[in-house]
Amino acid sequence: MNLGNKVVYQIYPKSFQDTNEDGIGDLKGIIEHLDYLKELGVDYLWISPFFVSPQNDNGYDIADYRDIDPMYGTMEDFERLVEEAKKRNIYLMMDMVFNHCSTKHEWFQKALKGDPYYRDFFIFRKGRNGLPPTNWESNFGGSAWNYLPETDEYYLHLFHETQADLNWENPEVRKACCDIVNFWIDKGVKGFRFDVINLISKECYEDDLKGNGKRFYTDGPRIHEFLHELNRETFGKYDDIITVGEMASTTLENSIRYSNPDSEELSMIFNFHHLRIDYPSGNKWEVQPFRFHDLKKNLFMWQREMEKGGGWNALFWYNHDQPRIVSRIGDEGRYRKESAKMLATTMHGLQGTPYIYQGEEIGMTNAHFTDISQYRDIETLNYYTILKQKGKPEEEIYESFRRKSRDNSRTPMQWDDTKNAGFSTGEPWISVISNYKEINTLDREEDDSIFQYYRKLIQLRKTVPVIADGTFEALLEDHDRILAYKRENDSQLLYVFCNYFAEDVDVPYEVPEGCRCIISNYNEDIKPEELRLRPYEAVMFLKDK
Ligand code: TEU
Ligand code: CA
Repeated sequence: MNLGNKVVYQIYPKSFQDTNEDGIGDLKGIIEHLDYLKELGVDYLWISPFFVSPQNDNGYDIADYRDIDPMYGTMEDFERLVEEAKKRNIYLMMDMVFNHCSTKHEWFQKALKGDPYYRDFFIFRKGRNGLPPTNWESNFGGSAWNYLPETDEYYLHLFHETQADLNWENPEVRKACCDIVNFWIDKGVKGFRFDVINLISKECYEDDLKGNGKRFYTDGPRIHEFLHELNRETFGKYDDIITVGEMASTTLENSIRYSNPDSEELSMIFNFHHLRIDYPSGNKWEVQPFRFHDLKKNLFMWQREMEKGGGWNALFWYNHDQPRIVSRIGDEGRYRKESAKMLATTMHGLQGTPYIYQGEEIGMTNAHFTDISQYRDIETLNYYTILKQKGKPEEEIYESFRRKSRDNSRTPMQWDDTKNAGFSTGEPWISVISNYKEINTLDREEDDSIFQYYRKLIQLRKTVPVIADGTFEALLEDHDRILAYKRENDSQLLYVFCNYFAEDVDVPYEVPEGCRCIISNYNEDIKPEELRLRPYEAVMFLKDK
């Protein structure tokens, strides 16, 4: 399957469209907007989990992998969604959270009652002199171990304490996960996103004397064996199913192996190195200015090395865990449209499969919440407690959250300028951003709208072969204002130039004779001679050889 001309749209179902006035998005709401998604031109919908869940982590804490949580609707709603999407040549990509499950899952409940079969589904360990088994930390702060006084033992949770890690060393766990994937394949699902899947192979459980334990469970010793087995027992049997692994803190070498077709593991991977652009220390809450050279270095290194190694990139600026990119490194104010389109041009010209997060296609911004009561994300709320205990001034905490809280991308989709941006006639589970009257989908028919620009970029990926299958070469790598690169195949040359700043800049590069502008975010036919880019200007030139 040609992964280079496919585009995936990510839906965070809780915030997409509510149809029964409970303030929570639902499956019927997604069905209502399938024509909108068809107009945009996407091929797959990656929908974040809508399985039965106590919602401690908005559905990434799953209590039944085979059933729809009533707050999202019914299995019939799901089946209708699959059917209606397929009528529009759109296919579903489900989110499989296999590193952990909810402590409300019957597996864990049975383990708590001492059932030996299900106890081996999880990682239970005795403590040491009143301390947890290791010094590992949870991604959401605090210890990665939760104490059970009734049995004087701990269980591992790399995320929230209500998300108990599954024991992938146990073949019964691996089989149970394969059965779940096959259940959804039988229901017509044509894509799978695997949540933090590179954390499932855990080796020795001992103190990490150099850090928080990540090195003991990231890209672990049996990870490729487990992924190959999952491939072989489920989606690998089909030639029309795409898969993507969310690879937290992974390496280039592993990423090539995860996504090289010869490995028979996954179709592609999300890596996050290009987003290490404003927290060099690794502490995401640290407020640092955008580092343009870090962006270029990481983005280009992964393009070059993945191409060299036969790997495949999932191309994205953000998802439901990241702040919105137009706020993070674009310009939310005067140049919001130009910078949103410029950032889209960068990503949609690269080698890989692009992902668009709901609202990105209309230039939605961060939430700009002003009080902790507005936040809903378990990670943010945990760190509020931790940072307060560390004595961090309230204003500094709020500044970190305004920039980095995961809730920035989880506010309701802004459909129109009516109450709650058309998302719900009930009370939304999380506040709608106050700029919804200016930023919504109503202008999508206008030729210079961000929506139309994304639609054109998607069309170009499907009609200009070099975007889907061309090689990658970085240009002007040392330039401190311009991100530029070239794509090439036997018959075409593509040149992409993006100005990441608000000042005019000359482009010290001459494209060959015969190049023509195929898209520009200033909506003009740009001549390549003596190119001078205006604030946040982006342009693509194409030459047919
Ligand atoms: O995210 C894992 C992950 O890497 C992020 O949570 C990241 O650690 C954090 O956002 C950095 O600030 C996946 C899901 O995408 C996320 O929504 C879940 O909360 C998490 O796993 C647990 O399932
Ligand atoms: Ca609802």
